[in-house]
Amino acid sequence: MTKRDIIIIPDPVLREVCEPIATVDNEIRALADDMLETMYAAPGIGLAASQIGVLKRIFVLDVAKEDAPKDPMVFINPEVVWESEDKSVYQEGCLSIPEYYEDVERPALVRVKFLDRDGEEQEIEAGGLLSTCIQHELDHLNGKLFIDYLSKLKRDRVMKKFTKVAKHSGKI
Ligand code: GNR
Ligand code: NI
Repeated sequence: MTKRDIIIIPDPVLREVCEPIATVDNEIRALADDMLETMYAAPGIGLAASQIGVLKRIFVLDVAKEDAPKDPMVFINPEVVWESEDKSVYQEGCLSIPEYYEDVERPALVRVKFLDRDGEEQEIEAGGLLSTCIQHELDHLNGKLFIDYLSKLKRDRVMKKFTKVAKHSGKI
């Protein structure tokens, strides 16, 4: 397993739409393991492939409580097949936008169809933090970030701050 570097805004890679995975093979399982290692090291509770510069439709999650055993989850080619009318608000953060947190409103419940690490089709209904995280990660696969749900003023302010940081560190 290898820990990879996490890409930070304003890197345009984060705005790319990821491609479906044709076959769940050992290479994809190795990618999932690298993503889990990277997520745990950060530490974070989710990570999408585009955050490490891989434009494939896969994300990993672990929303287990800190005192509970690890519960790594892998979602390949995920699709929301149903979402509730009911909304819920959660304060979100993102490893690609370090140390910035804001409330985001999303459907409270979602049903998601995906392939697991064995390539088996699964369907789950999620609520609470799991629902929020699944929607946050699925957005990444479509080039969308949680700051896109905020006012233009807030989003521009965040983008400007991170653009300045990237310039200072020679990344732009
Ligand atoms: O670690 C993370 N925490 C988090 C908190 C609230 C809502 C979503 C998240 S996902 C984030 C990791 C990340 O950036 N995944 O893309
Ligand atoms: Ni994120």
